[in-house]
Amino acid sequence: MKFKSPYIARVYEDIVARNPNEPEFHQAVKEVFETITPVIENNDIYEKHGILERITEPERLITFRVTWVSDDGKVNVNRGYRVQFNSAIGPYKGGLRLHPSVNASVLKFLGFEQIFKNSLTGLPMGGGKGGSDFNPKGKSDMEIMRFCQAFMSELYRHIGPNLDVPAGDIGTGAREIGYLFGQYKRLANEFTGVLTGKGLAYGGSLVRKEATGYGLCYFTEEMLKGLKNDSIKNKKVCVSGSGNVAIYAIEKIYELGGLPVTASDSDGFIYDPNGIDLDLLKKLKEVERKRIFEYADIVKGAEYFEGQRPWAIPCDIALPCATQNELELDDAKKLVENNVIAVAEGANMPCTPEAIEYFQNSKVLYGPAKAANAGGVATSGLEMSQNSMRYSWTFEKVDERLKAIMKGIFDNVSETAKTYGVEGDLMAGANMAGFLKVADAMIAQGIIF
Ligand code: NDP
Ligand code: 2IT
Repeated sequence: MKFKSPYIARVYEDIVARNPNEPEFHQAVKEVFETITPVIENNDIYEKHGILERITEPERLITFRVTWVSDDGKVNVNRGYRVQFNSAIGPYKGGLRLHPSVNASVLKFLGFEQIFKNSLTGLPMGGGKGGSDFNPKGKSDMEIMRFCQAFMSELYRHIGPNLDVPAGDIGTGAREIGYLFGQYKRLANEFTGVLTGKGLAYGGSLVRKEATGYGLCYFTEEMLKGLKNDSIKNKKVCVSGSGNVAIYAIEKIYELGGLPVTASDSDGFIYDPNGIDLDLLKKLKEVERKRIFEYADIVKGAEYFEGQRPWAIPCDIALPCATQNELELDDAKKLVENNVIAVAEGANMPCTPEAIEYFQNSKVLYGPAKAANAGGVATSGLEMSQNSMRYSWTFEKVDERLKAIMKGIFDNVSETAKTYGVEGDLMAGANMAGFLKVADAMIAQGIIF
C-alpha cells in the first residue's frame, strides 16, 4: 500500500486487519484516505485526536433477525442491519437497501460514504445506512408488507426523528417506505418524520422522488459549465440502471436538452438511438415492475443486450445509476475511446478505482458519488425540515433549494481541491471538504476519558 502519510498508512493497515472480508468497506476507506493526505499533513490535530481511527469505526452496528411468513405459509429468516456510523454533525441519516448482496461490508462502505456526502450537503445530518439481504424481486405486495413490518418491529427501537432517520435505497421505494412508516407509527404510537421518501399524503416532500436523478444532472451541468464551459444540451447520455435514480436522471436530461439513449437492469441493457421513451420506462418499471428487456419488445428500433452493460455505446456523458463497481477499467477504456467528456456517479461507488484513475488520466471530467448523488439525501434533509415545521413547500421551492445545494456542493468541492493544490480533482475535493467539517465537529465535541 502506497500512502504518503505514515499515519494514514498505519490506520489503513489496521482497518484491513480488524475488518477482514470487507472488500467494499476497504475500497471506500482507501479512496478517502488516498485523497485527504494534504489535509492530514497540513495539520497534526487530526492525528492527535485519533480522527482517522474514530471516523472509520461505526458508533454502532446493529444486526438483527427478521422473521416473516411468505404467501405459501413458509417461515423465512433474513438478516437486518443498521449501521449508525457517525453523529458528529446531526442525527444518523441514510437509506435502507434490500438486496441479496447486502452484508456488513456493503453497508459499512455505504454508511462511511454517507458521512461525507451528508456533510457536503451543508445540512445537519450524520451518516448511517441499513437494510437486509432480503430479495424483493418476485415477491407479492403482501410478502413485501409482511417483511417490512417484521423488519421495522426490531428497527423501531433504534431510530427516531432526532436520532436516526432512514430512507430508500436499492429495493426500497415508496411502497416499502409506506409499510415501514405504518409499522413504526403503530409501535411508537406517534406520528413523526422518522423516515424520508414518504408518500405526499403523509409527510413526504415534493421532489424527493426525483431528487437524486435531478440533483445528479444539476451537478453534471455545474461541472460541465465550471470546468469545460459546456452543458448537457445536445449531448448523448448513457445511463445505467432503471430504478429511482436512473428514471429521474433520464427525465432531467431531456429537460436540459440532452438525449438519454440507454437504461439497464441486472440482466442487461437497452439501447434506443431515438432516446429512451420515458413514459414507457416509468410504466414498465414503476407501475408494472417488469424487466428492462420488455422495453425492446415494445419499441421499434430499440435493442436489448443480454448480460451486458451500456458503456460500449458511444456517448458524450455517462451516468452510472445502478450499483457499486458496475463500471470497470475496460468499460472506462471504451468510453474514452468513444470520446466521453464527463462521467458522474448517480449510484454509490459505481466506478472501480482503476476506472476512476483512467478517467482522470484521460482528462475526462469525473463527478464522484459523494458530491454528484447528494441531491437525494439533501432533499431528505429538506423533508425533515418540513416535517419539523409541520408544513410543506411547493415543488418549485424544493427544486430551487435542491439546485442551490448542488451548485453549492460543486463550488465547495472545486474550491477545496484548488486550496489543497489538486485543482480539478473533484474526488479529492469532495473527500477533503466532507471530511474537514465532520472531523472538526468530532474534535469540538471531545472524547470520554
Ligand atoms: P432501485 O432499486 O430503484 O434501482 C436499482 C437499479 O439498479 C435497478 O435497475 C437494478 O436492476 C439495478 N441494479 C441493482 N443491483 C444491480 C447489480 N448488482 N447489477 C446490475 N444492476 C443492478 O435503486 P435506486 O435507483 O434508488 O439506487 C441506485 C443506486 O443509486 C444505488 O447505488 C443507490 O445506493 C444509489 N443512490 C440512491 C439514492 C436514492 O435516493 N434512491 C440516493 C443516492 C444514491 P435489478 O432490478 O435487476 O436489480
Ligand atoms: O445513498 C443515499 O444517499 C441514499 N440512498 C439516500 C439517503 C437518504 O437518507 O435520503
